[in-house]
Amino acid sequence: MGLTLAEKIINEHIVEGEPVKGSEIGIKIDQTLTQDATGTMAYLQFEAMGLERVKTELSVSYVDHNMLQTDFRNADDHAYLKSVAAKYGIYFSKPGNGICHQVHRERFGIPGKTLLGSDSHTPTGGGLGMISIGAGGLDVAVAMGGGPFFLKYPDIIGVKLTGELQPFVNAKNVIFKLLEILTVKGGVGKVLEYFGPGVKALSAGDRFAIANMGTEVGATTSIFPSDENTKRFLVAQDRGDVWIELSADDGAEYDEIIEIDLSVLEPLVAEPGSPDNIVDVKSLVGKKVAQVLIGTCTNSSYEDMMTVAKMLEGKKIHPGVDMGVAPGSKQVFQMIAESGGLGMIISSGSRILESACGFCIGMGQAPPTGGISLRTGNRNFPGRSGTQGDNIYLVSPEIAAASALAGEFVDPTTIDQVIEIEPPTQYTIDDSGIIPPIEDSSGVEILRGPNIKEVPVKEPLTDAIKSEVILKVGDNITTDHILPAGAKVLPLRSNIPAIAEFVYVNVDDTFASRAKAAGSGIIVGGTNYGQGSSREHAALAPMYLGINAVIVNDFARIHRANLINFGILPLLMDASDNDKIEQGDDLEISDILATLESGSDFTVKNLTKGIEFKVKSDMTDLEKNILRAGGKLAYTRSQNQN
Ligand code: MIC
Ligand code: SF4
Repeated sequence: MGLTLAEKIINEHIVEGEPVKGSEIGIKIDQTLTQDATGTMAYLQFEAMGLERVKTELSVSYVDHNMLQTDFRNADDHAYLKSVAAKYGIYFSKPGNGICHQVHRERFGIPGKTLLGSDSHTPTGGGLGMISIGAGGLDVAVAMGGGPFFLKYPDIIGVKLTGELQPFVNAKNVIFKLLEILTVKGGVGKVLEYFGPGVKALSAGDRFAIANMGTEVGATTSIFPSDENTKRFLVAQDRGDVWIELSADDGAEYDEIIEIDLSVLEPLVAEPGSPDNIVDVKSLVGKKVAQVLIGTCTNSSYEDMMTVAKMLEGKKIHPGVDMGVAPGSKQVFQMIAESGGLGMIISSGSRILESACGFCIGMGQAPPTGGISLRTGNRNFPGRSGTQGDNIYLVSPEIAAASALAGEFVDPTTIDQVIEIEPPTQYTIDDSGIIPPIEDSSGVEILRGPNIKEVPVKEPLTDAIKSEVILKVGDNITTDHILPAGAKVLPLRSNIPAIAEFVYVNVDDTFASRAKAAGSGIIVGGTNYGQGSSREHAALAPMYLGINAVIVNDFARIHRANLINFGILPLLMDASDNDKIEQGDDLEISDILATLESGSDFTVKNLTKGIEFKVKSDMTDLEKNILRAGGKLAYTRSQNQN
């Protein structure tokens, strides 16, 4: 039986466990990436491990999420990250150099390698034939220290592509189609592997957009073969030497196959609230638009920007539209300047934004009350834009540009224009925004501003929990619900006591005070709990507030791992038991240590209602050890001492 490409790379990297579906494996991590919003915690944790230098082949620290520097806090974070990079042998990508996933694929990604990143869209690297996975900062810190990354051996969904995309139908529509089929939870625990004759027709840039949004279906990662198009991209980045050809074996067996004919794909849109609210753009044509924002790690490549520029060339955006364009990296910015695209965008009346995450994570450009905002990003969770009750539609750059001109939704395939932007044969290479590691870092002092506080560590697991249900929520809760980002909260990413005040603030602003007053607590939720971002703060800050268990129907992968990493028990209840717990109930779980050890079900006693029921934990041996120690930091320290 032939192997899929994902299986081949995973198998080559296994250092613990066996390549058996569903069993726990540890894989060697070749490269890591962090970004500033998760990076400070990751590096504080790396420092706590007491190592002298990173042990990976390559580690990069990007600054792209919070660039506002409204006071000393953010500037201090940047200074801390820069000094840590110098101290521990890490590349530092300066603010302004671009969004981590865009820059990483341009300058560092290598086919066949593994990449672990403290950002959920790290799978973008799958566009280059990498196994690239998003994780919490602590997992990335461990990987930087040379430790394996643990995961369950995933099922591989083969996505067979045939045909060719029609003009003005962006590659993003492939993943929109998959979101329609799989929803935001259909990919949990799985890898999406693209194959078939249609792959050839997709440029490296197309593949990045698709792999990027595999995160939105909950997939562990996405991967494309490394072929002639991959080579062309790497050669054009002056990195042809790292190219190798990679594909699945003939006769590779996928656990499931989904077939998509690229030639019949129509431009799709994700309506407000969730990336899987997919509709055909045709159903929206004529609807008024207030804001159009183009950029983010999904759609901010040179090709995307030039397509937009050509669509805007010689025209003016509609007076009713506020438009902004954020090129994904300094390289993209420079190249659209050199080729005249930037001038076309400026003259159309659009604002030019920094090469950063910016509006995607609510750092500016919040839309007006009731106004429809079209964005080329990957997430439209409620309120993420900074405006409560927002109306964010996720679209392709083509829909965005056409609609900006008209002031209303337009189906770009109806436009009478031919635009063909070929991927460049030579990108402009200028790595001055990247500070490489130095050999002798003995004289480097780590700069720690006053807002940078130590990482709190939990006590070892106790044998009984008796706590109140502080909050009961429904299905598909995102980490943006649990701990929002945005201009007010992001400056606190290095300060857990301060950021803890914002836990669930937009869902119930009494959460933090009630949890603190109770001294301990439990959260109850539904299905796909914790989807979205990799931010470990969504586990760390609740832990700081005394949350010791989360009981839900099922979890999103990264958030579950983060809960365990910070010593919070992730428990699974049957949906039929959901009505056995209400907010405010007092629950008791006893015999925790013995139950964890035996792997049997825990008994939850609802003391308020006088009933009891069973919950599962579904924990691997390693996860049990981490929980017993009170979290991964304590566990890793104890391992290093042995
Ligand atoms: C996001 O898109 O939500 C983020 C911001 O990039 C996060 C990371 C974070 O919360 O810092 C992610 O996707 O992991
Ligand atoms: Fe940045 Fe948005 Fe991409 Fe997250 S999804 S890395 S916030 S651009």
